[in-house]
Amino acid sequence: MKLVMAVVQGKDVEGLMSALRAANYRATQINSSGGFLRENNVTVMTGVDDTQVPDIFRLIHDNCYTRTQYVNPLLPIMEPGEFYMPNPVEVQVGGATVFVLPVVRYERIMPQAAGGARAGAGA
Ligand code: 2BA
Repeated sequence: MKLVMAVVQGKDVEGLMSALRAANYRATQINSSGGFLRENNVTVMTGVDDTQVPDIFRLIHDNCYTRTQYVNPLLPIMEPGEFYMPNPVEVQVGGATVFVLPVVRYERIMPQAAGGARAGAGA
């Protein structure tokens, strides 16, 4: 089993999550932000059989898009009276950054409450 972790842009997450659901994959999304742009993105985690990893990559390819962003570089150290005109730098943000990790153990822990009722529930 593998854990596929994909950092995707917020604009693509609904399409990707819908496609994963439609193909019967379980997935979790975590709000995250990139260390460089400091903008919100989303990390999608999905645990799948090894044989399903290529299918996950296909769904990511089909639903995540490269976009151009402009970043203002950090201000240089200036002497008093100096003037600096910032020149935005173009950055290509990828459709997704994907990590595939081996899973040592996967378990869904689903104990049943005694008598079928939720423990602590009222009479
Ligand atoms: P950010 O760190 O905000 O990076 C956004 C985009 O800025 C990157 O797109 C890349 O084009 C550019 N960039 C990042 N660091 C740079 C640097 N030191 N110098 C110049 N340009 C730089 P992507 O490479 O497609 O990455 C998109 C997002 O995926 C990243 O957002 C980050 O959240 C995540 N990511 C990328 N590589 C990663 C890695 N090795 N480990 C963990 N997360 C990663």
